[in-house]
Amino acid sequence: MPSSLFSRRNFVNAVGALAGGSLLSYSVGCKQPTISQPKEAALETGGPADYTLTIAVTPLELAPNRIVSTATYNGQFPGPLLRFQEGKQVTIDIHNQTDTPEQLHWHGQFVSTDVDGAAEEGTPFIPAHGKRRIQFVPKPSGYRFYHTHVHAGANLNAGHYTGLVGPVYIEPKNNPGNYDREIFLVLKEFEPTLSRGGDMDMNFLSPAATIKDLKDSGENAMNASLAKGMPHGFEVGYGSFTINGRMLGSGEPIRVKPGERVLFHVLNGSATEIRSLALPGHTFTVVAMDGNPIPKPVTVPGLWLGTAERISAIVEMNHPGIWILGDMANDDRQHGMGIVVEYAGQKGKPQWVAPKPFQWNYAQFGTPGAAVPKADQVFEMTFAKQNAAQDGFNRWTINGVAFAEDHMQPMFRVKQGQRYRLRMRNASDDIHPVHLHRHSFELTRVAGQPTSGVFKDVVMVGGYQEMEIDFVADNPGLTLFHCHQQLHMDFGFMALFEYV
Ligand SMILES: [Cu+2]
Repeated sequence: MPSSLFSRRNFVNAVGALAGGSLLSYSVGCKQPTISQPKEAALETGGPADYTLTIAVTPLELAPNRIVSTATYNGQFPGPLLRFQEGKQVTIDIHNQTDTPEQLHWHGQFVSTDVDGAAEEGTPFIPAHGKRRIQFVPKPSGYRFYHTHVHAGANLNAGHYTGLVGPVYIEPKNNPGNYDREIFLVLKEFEPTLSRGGDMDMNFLSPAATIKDLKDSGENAMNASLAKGMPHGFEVGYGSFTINGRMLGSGEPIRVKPGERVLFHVLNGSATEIRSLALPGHTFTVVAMDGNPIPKPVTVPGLWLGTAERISAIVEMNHPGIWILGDMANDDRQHGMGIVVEYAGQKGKPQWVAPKPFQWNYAQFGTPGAAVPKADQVFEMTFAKQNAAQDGFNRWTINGVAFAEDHMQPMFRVKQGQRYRLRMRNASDDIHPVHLHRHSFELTRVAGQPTSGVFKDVVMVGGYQEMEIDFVADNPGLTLFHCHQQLHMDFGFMALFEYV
C-alpha cells in the first residue's frame, strides 16, 4: 500500500491547529495516550510553557472496578504523548503535587545534565509541592520517553513502580512514512508486591552461550550465601498487567482493516520485568529500536523488550479475525498483559495462539560482518550480585563497587570526541537491561557475535554472558550508566562517567 491514508505530518499539523494548544484525546480504536500539543505562544522566558506535566497521586482504573492509586502525569496513564520537533526548543513546566521530591528523566535524548533528570548527574529535584521549568532542544528524532528517576528501595509506591511513564515522539526532519497509522503501546504492571525469588524467562536470548568463569563465580557466590542460611533476595511481582493502562479485554480494541499497515511503537514501561509481545497469525517488521532506525527492516514472529526498551515495528493486517496482541507469558497475559485487535466485520471471542518458539538475537537487526571503528579505549565492567546482602535485597556491584548515595564518585573517565567500548561481563544469572544516559551506543558484540549498525540506549545483557557496546563521548557532563531494573539500580547497579 502506498505511503498512507493520511500523511502523519499533515495529521500532526491538523491536530495542532485543532487543539489550539490544549490537551486533546484522539481515538484510533484502542485507547491511545493523549497527545499534548505545543501552544503557539512565544517561547521567551517568563512566557507560558509549551507543555505542563503535573505529578500527583491519582486513581487509575485498570479495569471495571479495579482502581489503583498511584502517581501519574496529568492524572492519566500513560502520561501524555509529547510530540516534539527535532531541534526545536521546548519549555516545559513540571509541577510536583506529591510529598516527595521528583526527577523527570528524558530517556534517550541528548540533553544536558541540568535537565536530564538524574540527581546523580546533578539535575535539581522538582521539590515536593513545588515546580520546575526546564528548556531543552529535543534530539535525536524517534521514539523516546519520560519517566521518574528516583530511588525507590523497599518503597513500592515510588519510582518506576508508579504510573510515572509517558511516551515521547520526536518528529524526524524527513519521514519515510511507509505505513497507514501509528499506535503507541506502553506495557506496564501495577500492584507490586515483594516475593522471595522469582523466575525470569532466561531462554529467549541468542546466542545462548554462557561464559564459564562468569558462571562459576556467580554460582559460587550464590551457593556460599545459601550455605550460610541466607534466603533468596527479594524480587517484585505484580497483581495486574496492562497495555496503555487497561487490562486485556477492559479497554477499546485496536480496530483494523485488512491490508492496513500499522506502525506500533511499543515501550516496556515496567519497573522490573522483561516483556514479550505477539499477535497470532501476524509478524512484526522491526524498523527502529529505541527509536533509532536499524540498517534495514527485519521481520520477526514476536518482540522481546527489557525494561525501558522500545521497538517500532510495522504489522501488516493480513489475517482477519479477533485476536489478542499479548505477552507470550500465559500467566501475565491472563492477568491483563494484552489488547484485542479486531478486524472490521469480524465477530467472536478474541483468540490467542502462541507463536512457534523463537530466539531474540540483537545481532539479527544489525549488519553482520561490517567493520566498526576501533575504540580509543575499552572499559571492562563486571556485574555481580550479593544475594540478599542489603536488608534482604540483593546488592549489585560493577567491578566490585556498589553505587550508593555516600558512594557516588565517577568510576570511568572519558574525553570528548573519543570512542569508548564497554565490555560488559555479567557474573549473575539475571538479565540486565543496562542504560546509558544522554548518549546512544552501538552494539558491536552480542554474546561473542560481532555486529554493527544497531544504536540503542538500553540493551539486555544475558545471564553469564558478555556484550560489547561502543559510544562516542559527545555530550559533556556527568553521565549515568545503570541497570534499568529498579531493584538493581536502587541497590548498587549504577556508575558515573565523567568528562575530563
Ligand atoms: Cu539489572
